[in-house]
Amino acid sequence: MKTRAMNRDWIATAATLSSALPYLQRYDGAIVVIKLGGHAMGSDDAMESFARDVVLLRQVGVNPVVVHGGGPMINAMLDKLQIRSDFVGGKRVTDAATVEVVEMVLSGVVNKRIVQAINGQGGRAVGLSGKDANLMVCDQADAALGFVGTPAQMNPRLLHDLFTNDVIPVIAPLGAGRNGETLNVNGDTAAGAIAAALKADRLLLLTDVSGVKNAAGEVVTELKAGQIREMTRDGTIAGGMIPKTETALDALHGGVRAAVILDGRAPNAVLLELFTEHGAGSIIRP
Ligand code: X2W
Repeated sequence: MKTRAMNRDWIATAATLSSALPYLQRYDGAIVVIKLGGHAMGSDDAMESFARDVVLLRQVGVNPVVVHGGGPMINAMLDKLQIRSDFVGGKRVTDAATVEVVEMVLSGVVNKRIVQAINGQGGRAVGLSGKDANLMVCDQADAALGFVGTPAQMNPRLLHDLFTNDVIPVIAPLGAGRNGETLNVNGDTAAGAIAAALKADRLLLLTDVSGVKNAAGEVVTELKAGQIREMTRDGTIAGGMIPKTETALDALHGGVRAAVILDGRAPNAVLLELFTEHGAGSIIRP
């Protein structure tokens, strides 16, 4: 005979679901762009957990878009091929041989790993890059960087069509050049441009740090764009955080409602941010 002994975990699960209701209502139909950086992509278990969160978002009526990086994976392949690679101002100097490797690794390996992980959790993910349907047409960023692009003209219609059809777009940060060339775009830059083109409700930048820290080294949970500018001027925000906060400010300027910098390695980081009072990381508003 089956009995119904009340388990504390089940009671907690039901309470958690119930407390999420106002957040589920708030984000119904919202567009949430999630940047998954190469450093935030961990083990298969971590990827499975990320994919599960993305599928849950879609299930509750959010339109998630995943834009990924893969810098460490590109480095590993360039090493194997004994192609040397340098970064200038956070961007990879990309010659003709390098851009081929970048596209193979990002569109071929990293993109498909994420697509498969999402589909493994019951989602319907489709892998794209900025070249598909001319989603992200780019200008060359700087002749000295070679085949590196700056997003110049965004065509997000395809993404809206995919939302309508319950499909989760997973986008590799490569751009279509004006003359048929392939351009390598920094993953954060691509995510910001895509979020702005969609006027997204949220841009979540999943990284390997817990958020924007103040001078005392504590994560600040809520910031205004003006405070970010101030903290950058006085050197509190420095190094690898600068491209993240710049992306956030550009996205806000482009019409994104808020950007969040958070640690993608934390369990259920995306759900914690969107569906709890507590949130995660640092939220930046205009
Ligand atoms: C990056 C694209 C990948 C990326 C690169 O070649 O590494 C440029 O630097 P993460 O993992 O997000 O750093 N492109 C122009 O941004 O990956």
